[in-house]
Amino acid sequence: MEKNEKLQHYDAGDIQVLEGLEAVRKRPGMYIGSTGARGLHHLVYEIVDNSIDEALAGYCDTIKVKINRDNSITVEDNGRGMPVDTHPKMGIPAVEVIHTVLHAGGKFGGGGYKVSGGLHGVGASVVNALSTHMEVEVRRNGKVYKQEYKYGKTVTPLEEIGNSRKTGSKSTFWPDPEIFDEIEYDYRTLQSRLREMAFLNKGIKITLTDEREGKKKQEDFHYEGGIREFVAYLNSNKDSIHDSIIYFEVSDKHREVEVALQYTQNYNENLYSYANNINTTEGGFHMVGFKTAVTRVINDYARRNKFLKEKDESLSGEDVREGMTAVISVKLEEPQFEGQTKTKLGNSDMRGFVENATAENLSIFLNEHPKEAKIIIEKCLTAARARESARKAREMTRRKSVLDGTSMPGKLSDCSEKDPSISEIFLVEGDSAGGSAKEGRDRKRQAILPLRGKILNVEKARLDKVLNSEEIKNMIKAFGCGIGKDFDIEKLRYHKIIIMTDADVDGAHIRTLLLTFFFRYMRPLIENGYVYAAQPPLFRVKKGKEIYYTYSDKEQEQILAQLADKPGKTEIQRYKGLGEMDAEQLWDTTMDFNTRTLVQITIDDASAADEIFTTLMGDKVPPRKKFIEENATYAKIDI
Ligand code: 0RA
Repeated sequence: MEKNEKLQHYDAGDIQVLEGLEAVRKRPGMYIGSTGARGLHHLVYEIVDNSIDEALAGYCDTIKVKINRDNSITVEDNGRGMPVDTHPKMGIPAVEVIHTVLHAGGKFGGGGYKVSGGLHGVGASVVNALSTHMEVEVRRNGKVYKQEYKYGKTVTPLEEIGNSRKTGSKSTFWPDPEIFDEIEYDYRTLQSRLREMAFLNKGIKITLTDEREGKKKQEDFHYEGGIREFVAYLNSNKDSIHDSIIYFEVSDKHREVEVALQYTQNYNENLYSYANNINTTEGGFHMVGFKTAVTRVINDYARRNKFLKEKDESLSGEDVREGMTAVISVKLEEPQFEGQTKTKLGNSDMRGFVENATAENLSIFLNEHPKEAKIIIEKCLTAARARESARKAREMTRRKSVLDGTSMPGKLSDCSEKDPSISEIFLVEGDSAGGSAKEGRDRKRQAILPLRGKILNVEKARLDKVLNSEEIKNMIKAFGCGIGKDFDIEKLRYHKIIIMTDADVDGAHIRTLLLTFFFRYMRPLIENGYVYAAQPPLFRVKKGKEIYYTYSDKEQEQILAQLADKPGKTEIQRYKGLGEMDAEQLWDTTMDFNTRTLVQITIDDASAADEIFTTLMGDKVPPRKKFIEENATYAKIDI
């Protein structure tokens, strides 16, 4: 892509004006998605995106991100420095236009073009509008310029504050507490996105520094191998079946595609696609092109080299992707993002483009690496055989109407309500707690499914074995929406699936096993926000006639302190498990619609979730041990 050339003659004149910034403060959600933690972190990505664009244009190689002591953020790059000359139409410096006018961005001016995703250069003004205060420093033309804003409005004219032989841009912003629920940056969230950015844009150095008291930390993300190193990273806790990572990159004047892939011994596929650095979780035409090419090329190769006989059936898409970890990253001029979460690439030309690039390069790889090709094809053949036996097992069970949703499992105490949107199912650890839950529940809207002990670890089993597990069959039947590629969210019988396990390590383990199963085989349940964890109390405190339930050690301390001055004896019961509560207590503390707390399970970052599940549930012991040590609050893992 010849971006350098295009951008050289690109300056203040190309910036157009579209809308006022009051709109952003009025409806922040429209611009940054939410005003919760996600929106707060999004502000950082918007500013970083602008520096990434400058890097992709070829003018910058280092981006520094700092979380300051007061939770303000500073982003600094060594690019050309934002333009400071007067905007011909607006009569103010271009840097001021960038910060105070919505839709001031190259994308809308014609001429130049950007490949970063996000808001296409409108970012800085949106961030400014949602900040109590913002400062920008530009090094350019041998000088240092500075400007300040409040709530998106200019408070000081652009000033020359010194000289510098360097060039670059530095912005600091203080998110507005009136807009955001809470202003506390999470290091790991920024770390994960910045690391991903560094993988996706090879060669760019990104540093993340935490300056906050007691949290001081600094990390560099810099990958000359780009997405090749991304795949190596994703597979670091998995056993690969061939050493080299397959990689290629193809570009023409208007677009580029980069692919890296490697097979592992795992059973699930692990594909990540990106368009202009945005994780296209809903897929799209680039993904379709990639998958089509892989299936075709592997089948051709297998047949030509007599791994498959003429009469044999071909390998399915699932067979050729079993155990595959791949990153597909495309960059294009006018990306169209579609789908429910605007993460599906809608540019149809990308299908053929990615398909051709993949077919050609994957064939070359297989032909040039016969040893690795053999290992890969044999893995695909094993997958095909296993899938065939799974199909038979499924057919058997289906004939017995196990999976078709018409018969309900014997252990299920169903609710009478038929409308899924107001029905819930509790997955309860153990038969005794299941009994109390069954007795205490609201029969109309709450179904109970007791689970006996540990459920199968699906991370270590293929579909046929998964389908033979009693507890899993019961869940599939009760939910009514099938599994894997047959999964149909429309058929789901409950819009709240509530995991109710003991508040101990075993309970946390069972919860993780269930989440692993949902993540691998019923992911839309999590994506649609239908999965929750119940929060049973840890203690019951009784003083006189008053009874309190507490849900954390901190809360327990507070209640005890509160009760200290009151007369009478304090009785404390620590609940070791749900089984210790009777039906009424379980209802009062954990199941009552009006007073309970449910924690919704969300996945922000599928690659982080995959890492957690492979680490916790996979075969390699040292990484698991390390993970558990580093995350001592085992019960609190969010995916
Ligand atoms: C020259 C021209 C334009 C942008 C930049 C430099 C530039 C912008 C940013 C934002 C962060 N760091 C930067 N470094 C350089 C064109 C105007 C535009 O594309 O918006």
